[in-house]
Amino acid sequence: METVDDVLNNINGLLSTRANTATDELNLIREPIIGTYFYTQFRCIMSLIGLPKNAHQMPGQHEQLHLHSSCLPTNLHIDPREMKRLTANQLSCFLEKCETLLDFAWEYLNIGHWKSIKIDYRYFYGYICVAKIVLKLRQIYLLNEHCLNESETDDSDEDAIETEAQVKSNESLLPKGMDLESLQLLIKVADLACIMCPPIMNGIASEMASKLHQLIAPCYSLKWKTLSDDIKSRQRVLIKPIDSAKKIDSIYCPSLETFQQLLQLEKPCIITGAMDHWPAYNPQSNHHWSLEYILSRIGARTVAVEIGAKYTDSEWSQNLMTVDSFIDKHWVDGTGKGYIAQQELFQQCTELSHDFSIPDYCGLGRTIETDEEINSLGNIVINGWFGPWGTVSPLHFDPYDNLLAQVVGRKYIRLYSSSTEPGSVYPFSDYLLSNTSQVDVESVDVEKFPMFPSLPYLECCLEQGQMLYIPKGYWHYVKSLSISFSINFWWT
Ligand SMILES: O=C(O)CCC(=O)C(=O)O
Repeated sequence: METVDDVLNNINGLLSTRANTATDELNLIREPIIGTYFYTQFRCIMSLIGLPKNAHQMPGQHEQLHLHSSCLPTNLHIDPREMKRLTANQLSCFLEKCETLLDFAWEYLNIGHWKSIKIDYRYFYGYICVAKIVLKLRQIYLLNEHCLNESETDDSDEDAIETEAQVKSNESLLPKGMDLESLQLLIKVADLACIMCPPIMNGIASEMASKLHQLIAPCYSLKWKTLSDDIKSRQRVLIKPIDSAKKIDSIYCPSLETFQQLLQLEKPCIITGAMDHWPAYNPQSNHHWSLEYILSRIGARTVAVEIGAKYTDSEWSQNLMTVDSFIDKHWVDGTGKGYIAQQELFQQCTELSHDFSIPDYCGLGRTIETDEEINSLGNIVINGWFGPWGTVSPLHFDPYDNLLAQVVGRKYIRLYSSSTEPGSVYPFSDYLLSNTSQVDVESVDVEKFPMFPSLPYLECCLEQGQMLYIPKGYWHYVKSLSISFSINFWWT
């Protein structure tokens, strides 16, 4: 089993190999925006964790910093190599500094519209999160070492040397000295860095979260074995059976040439057999996306969850919560009112992205006449959609071609052509919702929306293992009929 030292070395290894990538990012954080007082403390803490590597990136005065804090040694000279020499108490003082800096940044991250927030605060926040994790692990390591030393001098009463943390943790499952609560907290810190900040140092925060999560995975698999079979197997029935005249055609693993024709014709189609090789879908694989597997990978990860029956409802909101509390709070009563929807989940939880691959079809443009029209795989947006039975994505369209892959569970999907007269779909007038219809597809208010019922449409039940090609601009309504995990690939 990994020790705290192993984890710390691992993370320090990541930090030192990526230190060069920090240089430009740290330069984006401008002293006049942050203010000299907090900026100085920030550079001091960066220096403590060995960032940045190039001396010229940090003005000398900051390296020789004297931190003005009653709890710090007054003449503490910060040197990147110093961290190993700090005592647990000194680390506590630096951790307190981190808290203050995080609070300071948090205020700015939560004022006004997200797009208007200065990038300085976002990077500032992300780097402090990284530092906090490293310092905290070092502190845990020191406390642990201290306990071990004490036990060597006095082994008469083993119980007495147990720290509170050791008592709380399940020692057979976690590294010595670590408890579940501290690990969950550190994972949350890394996730907040992922959510609030661009992916600093090539996504180091996400890698830190996933390394820390590996340590608690055994606790999570155990916890979720108890999720009742009733909940796992609950299904929604279709309001009415699929009309065979409106059923979307299926095709088994079309060639690229055949798919190109579908693109050109803008013809929706269900593709079968194209994800049989994905570990996420293959029940024989140990990366198969069972609920236990997902929870052991990302149960303690903090993600954005949509709360409300659908995003067009007035009481709809978004909350940050861990995946396991999302299930605890929003699945057990089976209302389908929580949804991890349209999340760039795989950028944050990169370990899941190894369980599937981007379909080659997304490499095709609508024509193959010029090089510019052939899409490069770099332009693909991948979103995760994870939720219980009954989640609804109201009728809307997106400006991308889309392959919606159903990895777990099933969904009812209805499509209206992109050539549908927009007025007869009754989009919202608000600019932000102008791609979304006001109509409740499964219970149309005919008086308010008289033209809607006569519109032609296509429909299907997208089953596990199938992908649906939704042409750009097609209106689509999606409702989950069971616990469901889908991935969509958008490309232009
Ligand atoms: O699966 C869903 O709930 C919605 C998917 C969607 O809107 C999309 O793939 O564009």
